[in-house]
Amino acid sequence: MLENLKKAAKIAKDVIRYSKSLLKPEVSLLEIAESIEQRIRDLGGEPAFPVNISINEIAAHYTPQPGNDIILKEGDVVKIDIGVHVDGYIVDTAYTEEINDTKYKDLIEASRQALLNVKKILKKDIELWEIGKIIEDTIKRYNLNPIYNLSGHKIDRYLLHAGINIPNYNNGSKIKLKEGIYAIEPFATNGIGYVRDGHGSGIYSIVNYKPIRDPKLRKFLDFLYDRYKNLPFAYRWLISDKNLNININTAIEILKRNNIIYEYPILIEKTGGIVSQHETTFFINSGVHDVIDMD
Ligand SMILES: [Co+2]
Repeated sequence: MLENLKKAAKIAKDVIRYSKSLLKPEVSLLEIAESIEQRIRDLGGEPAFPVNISINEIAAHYTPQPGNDIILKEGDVVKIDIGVHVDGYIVDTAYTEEINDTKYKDLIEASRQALLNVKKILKKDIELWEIGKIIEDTIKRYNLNPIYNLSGHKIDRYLLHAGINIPNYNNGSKIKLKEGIYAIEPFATNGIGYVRDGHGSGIYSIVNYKPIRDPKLRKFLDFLYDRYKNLPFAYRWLISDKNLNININTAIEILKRNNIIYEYPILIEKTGGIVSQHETTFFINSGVHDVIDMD
């Protein structure tokens, strides 16, 4: 198992470095997303989810739609959240950058420092509240808030959110971290510290893979499951696939309506606060390995 996780980590590290070279004013989000995803594939991995490029008060789950002409602007606070998998072994990692400005230096530093502080105390059998507390305390020291309704998560093979949530505040949970793979992702904001759901993101995942009668639709669903299992995929990826012999908009609508696939909403800070995020993936056995630091 560790071999494929290491491979995914190596790719993720390269892709993070590469992605930073793309973050300049006037560059389109679509170009950034497609370049990052292509690089992941070129290096022998697959995107574990569509690249999230979330700007300013958007905390997460934003990926550009086809034809989207949004560009980066000076002063934008940009979260790049990248997922790489190799044979289902997933690395989930994110960082924040401000485009040609330093106004939100502390905000960015707050989530980064929170993650570094977690790394210092992380160990097998640590209780969840302890992780949440150090994140919350670190961010509050900057007079900022963590985002209370976002969390890190356990990762299993082909499963990005495997049941256990890792809080960004002291939620009192005595659940202990067992051996496994965990993404920890502190979010900091100068807003109230909660996100609300915005409109649909064009990011989907299969939540209930069940047989359907319509043969064309069943073929489409089987194709999706074969390719992505329960991992998130982008509308953008589907409409660029010339081999799909189906009206994708209609098919997606029907699958959504039947609760077979789920569309993630864009997550926006409730009071319009600016948001920063840092994330890495830890492999915990008798020791703790930050896979992004691991070769
Ligand atoms: Co994550």
